[in-house]
Amino acid sequence: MQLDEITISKAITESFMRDFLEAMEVDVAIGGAGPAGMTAAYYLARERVKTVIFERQLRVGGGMPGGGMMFNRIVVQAEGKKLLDEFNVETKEYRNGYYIADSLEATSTICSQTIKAGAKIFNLISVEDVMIREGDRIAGLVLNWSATSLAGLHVDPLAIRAKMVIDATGHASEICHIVVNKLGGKLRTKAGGVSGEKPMWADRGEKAIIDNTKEVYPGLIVAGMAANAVFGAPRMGPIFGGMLLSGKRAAEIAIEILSQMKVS
Ligand code: 48F
Repeated sequence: MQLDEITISKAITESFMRDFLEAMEVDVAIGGAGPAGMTAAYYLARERVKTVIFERQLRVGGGMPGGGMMFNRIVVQAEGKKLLDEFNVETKEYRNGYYIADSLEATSTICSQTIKAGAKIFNLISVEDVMIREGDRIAGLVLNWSATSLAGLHVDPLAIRAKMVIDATGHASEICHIVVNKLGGKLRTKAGGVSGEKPMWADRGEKAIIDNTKEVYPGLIVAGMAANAVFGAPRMGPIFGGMLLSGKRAAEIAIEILSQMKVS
């Protein structure tokens, strides 16, 4: 067979565009392909919920591949280990109740399982705004190539429609910030805004994150480190069980809300 560059180019373009067009009307759109966003997408896709993630960076994984201070290992507790077992990521017990995993294996395996479960991940695309409808309900995401903002180019974005959005953008909680700035601070937090994360306290942070994973605005669920940042809970450093469990919880909440939407 003689290789033809144009056939290769058409294969990439047609295949990408087919998926991108499919992604324009979804059940759940997620900002951020860190551990929380990918875990949420995995559990949604497994239940046949049409799910897409948009990730700003070239690579997926957010803070996971970097481990702790670039030592590429992560720690999980027993509850988190159960999820790593489910993804088929190897863990070794370090001391009673502390399990260690290779952060690159964890990132690549979770990503692979998420895509194989049926979720789509688009990298190099940033969420730069939200779309709203009646009652200021979040109705989709406004997207642009990450390269446009890096280059400072003035290029208008495109939009996708989603029944639910998950903010899994990590410490920055970018989608929640957009909602506060543009819609006037009506998140379901004490003061209505993004409270801001507290200094490191692994035990407290890991316990708080599940409760903080919730619908924080009509149509918008917050997950992962963004949940603790929005509700003013501590950061927890390179222990990742909470991120995985928060992703799973966000998927459960989204499924519950989607089923209520079907009934009404
Ligand atoms: O930061 P990130 O890994 O968030 P997470 O899933 O996990 C947090 C941990 O990594 C760590 C921690 C552990 O205890 O505290 O920090 O909550 O992943 C967030 C992803 O979102 C992307 C960002 O590039 C990263 O990969 N992201 C951020 N803003 C945007 C975005 C945006 N506006 N559009 C698209 N992607």
